[in-house]
Amino acid sequence: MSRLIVVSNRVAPIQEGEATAGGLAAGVLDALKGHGGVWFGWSGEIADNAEPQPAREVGPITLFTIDLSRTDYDQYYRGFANGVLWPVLHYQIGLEKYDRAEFAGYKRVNDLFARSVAKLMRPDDVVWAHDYHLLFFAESLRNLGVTNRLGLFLHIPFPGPGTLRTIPCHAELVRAMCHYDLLGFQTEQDRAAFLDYAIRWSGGRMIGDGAIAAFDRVVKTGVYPIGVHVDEVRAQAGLAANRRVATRLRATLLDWLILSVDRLDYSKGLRQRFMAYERFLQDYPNWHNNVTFMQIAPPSRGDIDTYQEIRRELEGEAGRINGRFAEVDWVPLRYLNKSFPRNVLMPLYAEAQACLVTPLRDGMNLVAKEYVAAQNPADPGVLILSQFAGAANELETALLVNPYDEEGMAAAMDQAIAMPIEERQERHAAMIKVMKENSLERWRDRFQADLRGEQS
Ligand code: ADQ
Repeated sequence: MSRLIVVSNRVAPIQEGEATAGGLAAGVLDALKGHGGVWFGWSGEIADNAEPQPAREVGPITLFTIDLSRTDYDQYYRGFANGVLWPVLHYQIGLEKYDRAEFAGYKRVNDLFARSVAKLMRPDDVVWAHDYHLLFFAESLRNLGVTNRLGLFLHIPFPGPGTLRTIPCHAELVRAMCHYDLLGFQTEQDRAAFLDYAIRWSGGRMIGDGAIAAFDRVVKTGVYPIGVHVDEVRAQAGLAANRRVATRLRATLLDWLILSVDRLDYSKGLRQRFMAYERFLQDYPNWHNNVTFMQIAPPSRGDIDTYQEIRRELEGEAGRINGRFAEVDWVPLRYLNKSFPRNVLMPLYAEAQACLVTPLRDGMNLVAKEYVAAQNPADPGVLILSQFAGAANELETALLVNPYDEEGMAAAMDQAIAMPIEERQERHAAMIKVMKENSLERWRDRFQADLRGEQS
């Protein structure tokens, strides 16, 4: 089989073949573990002379990283990627901060990545790029004369043309994306939004089997919902050696635990969720003294203003809600601004009777799937899930809510805690069935088969 080269913004720290984080890192690692290959990306370091680092071998995987200069980091990463693409692709156009110099910096770093990767490439390698940081990467490689098969998987949503067109360089973005051979999306809605733009605004033409002809190229599009290793998550959740923290937590709880786990990001709907919990405490006083809501949210992208603001806001709200409802022996809301390793997190999921996953928009949301996978099927907890998370397309038997509807979310919390065991079992079994079908292995294999032009 031809060699796989994975390219992503960051190369996650991995030890002995295990990623320390979930999500993109787990998926990438899974794709590389089987037959080996190369993983290229930013080292996470900022340096004056942005030199490629020496290659590092971890099992069958060769890691190549590159440092970024301060200007590249500011313009590419903080600027265009996280100040324009992240908010707009999550439909938060009010937070978009467009700057032409930053857009130029974004393209410059895509060129830098392309020049570095082109040096490593062999004629029959296939390249799998990840996410919104690399929309121009294929065009940069094509400009260097690379004709290898190139694919991009977009982990976050793709909005409809009305929203995308708020980005002044929208036409260039879509043209650049068409230099890939394969574009993968999390949901049909994301793919349809891309095709809608490509047909109505770029003069593209559908030619069957999800492929489109545009800009003198043929691009295949596909839907590949990312998943989790269901059995592995359940095993991690139940392992006695992993359960120390979960056991200590349970000893401090009065009865019901509602859990949320997110990166601290405005797309995750944390402020709206805190408001909904306050509404729940107000409207359903019968649960007072019995229920605890625990929000785990470690800071992310902490050097970007919008992220500092949301952090300050949530700290204030947590204090206010507790000030309003707490008793000497009951703290209704626990807000933990820290991260936990996966082997601690999975047992915490298993400990919670309900999980609130209410992003305003999310490409998929793996916390939702991990929570369901971690449950004991004989006595499972209830997932309360935003209808705007990609995962809602598969997890139809979760309690689906609108994250802008505080009363609706409060009612769902009440319903979740009171739900009879038979109903919980039924809903959980249906979700496990879908998740086993759409596992992480299937995501990895289907994307790669399409990228290599094989039958999947
Ligand atoms: P993220 O926005 O990072 O990912 P998500 O899928 O929810 O969102 O989480 C990724 C991973 O991070 C999960 O495995 C989770 O366990 C871990 N994680 C999250 N919060 C954590 C915490 N507080 N402590 C420890 N671990 C935590 C992007 C897209 C998503 C998409 C993924 C994968 O935004 O929509 O599901 O990529 O494609």
